[in-house]
Amino acid sequence: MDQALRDKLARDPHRPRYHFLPPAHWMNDPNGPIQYRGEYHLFYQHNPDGAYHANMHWGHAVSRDLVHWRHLPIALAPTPGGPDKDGIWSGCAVLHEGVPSILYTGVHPQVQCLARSYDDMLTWQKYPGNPVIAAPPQGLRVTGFRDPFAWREGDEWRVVIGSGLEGVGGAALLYRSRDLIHWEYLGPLCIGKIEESGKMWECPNFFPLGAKHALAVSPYGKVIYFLGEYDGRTFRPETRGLLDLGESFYAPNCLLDNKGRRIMWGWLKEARGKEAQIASGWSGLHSLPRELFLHPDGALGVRPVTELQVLRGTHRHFADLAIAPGASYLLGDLRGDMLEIIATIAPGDATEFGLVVRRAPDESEQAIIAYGVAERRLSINGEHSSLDETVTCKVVGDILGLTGLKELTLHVFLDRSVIEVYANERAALTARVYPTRADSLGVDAFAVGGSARVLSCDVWEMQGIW
Ligand code: DQQ
Repeated sequence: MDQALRDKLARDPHRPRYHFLPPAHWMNDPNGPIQYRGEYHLFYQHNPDGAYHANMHWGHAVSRDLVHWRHLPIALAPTPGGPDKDGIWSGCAVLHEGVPSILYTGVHPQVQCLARSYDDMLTWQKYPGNPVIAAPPQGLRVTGFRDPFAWREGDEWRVVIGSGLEGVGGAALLYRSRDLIHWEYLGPLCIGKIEESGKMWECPNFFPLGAKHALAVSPYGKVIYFLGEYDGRTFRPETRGLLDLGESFYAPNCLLDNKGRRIMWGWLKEARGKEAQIASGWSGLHSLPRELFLHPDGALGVRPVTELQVLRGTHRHFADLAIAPGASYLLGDLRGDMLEIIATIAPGDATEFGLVVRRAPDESEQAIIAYGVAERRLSINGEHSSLDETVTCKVVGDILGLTGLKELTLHVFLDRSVIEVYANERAALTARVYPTRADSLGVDAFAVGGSARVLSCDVWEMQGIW
């Protein structure tokens, strides 16, 4: 990377400092997260030529603690004339007989390919007989055929491939293999209905979670998870929800680590215009690593991994603050664009309450993290988050679905253009904001329609990871 680009990236006030992103240029889906020899490896969809989606490669990074990452050489690049000549699309990484192995989608057409590493993942050799799955199952009219996700079951490998049946709905197609080379189609693991979950399921993830199985799919919209029962051939969903209530988080991928945690990252899309992305020299990042678990009542749980606490710096604590409607400066002079905030708020008789972040002193810019009591809806109102007219400024959010809520704990991470919120360890909500003013840093609590109460609020300044 040349010095001019390096300087530009270092100066960019929107570029996050403690979320994972590539050294420069474009990134989308997380690919093939895997723990290997005690370290976490992350791969990602990457265009090394610029901040736009084209010419997909797999970027690669490694971490000891899930927090600090070291960039490694690009793992996979398209081979001219090969089945991946038009791009190395998403996939997974597994260890087969001790050999790190990647399954990915080559385009065009969409086919599944294998690459292996014999030097501890520094370089990758494509299987000369690629593709290992050359076409969708015969007789199926599919809307796509990509993004293999593999796991070990007994003495064989299973893989689901993201797909959809024309006129029916998104689908995850199930295969098995003993060697990652020869694959047998077993049938659809699960088929959705177009009107409920879209016509194409990108990036399926399928894994046991507590006593259930979970299937996560990316249907060109908010990422859906299903919890249900798996009989070894088919998955029967019983409940469903959203992995993130916002519109930034997409195409997640996950691993099971040696502490038994199911850890997931998603791609956080930009809300800036395409020209702004290209001009800035970077686009896209990953969410914080999120641990998924089941609550005792069977609901999906989501929380940031505890390792992130190493980034905590200066701490402030507030307790027992009444939030009267219209009051401001409840958290004093609290300011920042790299903060972790854990605020537990009792709704009282407020109809809506929450936190204001990235507020300019004259309120010309601000983003509002709000919970609407009657609608049970968690949202981030970014309509006034930027004076830059090329930025998409809107309200994002969805039903949180908590009944009889007595306290809401908002666990918020501000990292420059990212607002990432975890609510009662039951939902996540992410938004992108691009304030133009250097003083759009204020933080406050608010209530509407009645008074709420901040029971406690802990705030830390966060350090960067590079
Ligand atoms: N991104 C990849 C595809 C996947 C999509 C291409 C999801 O493999 O379906 O960059 O964002």
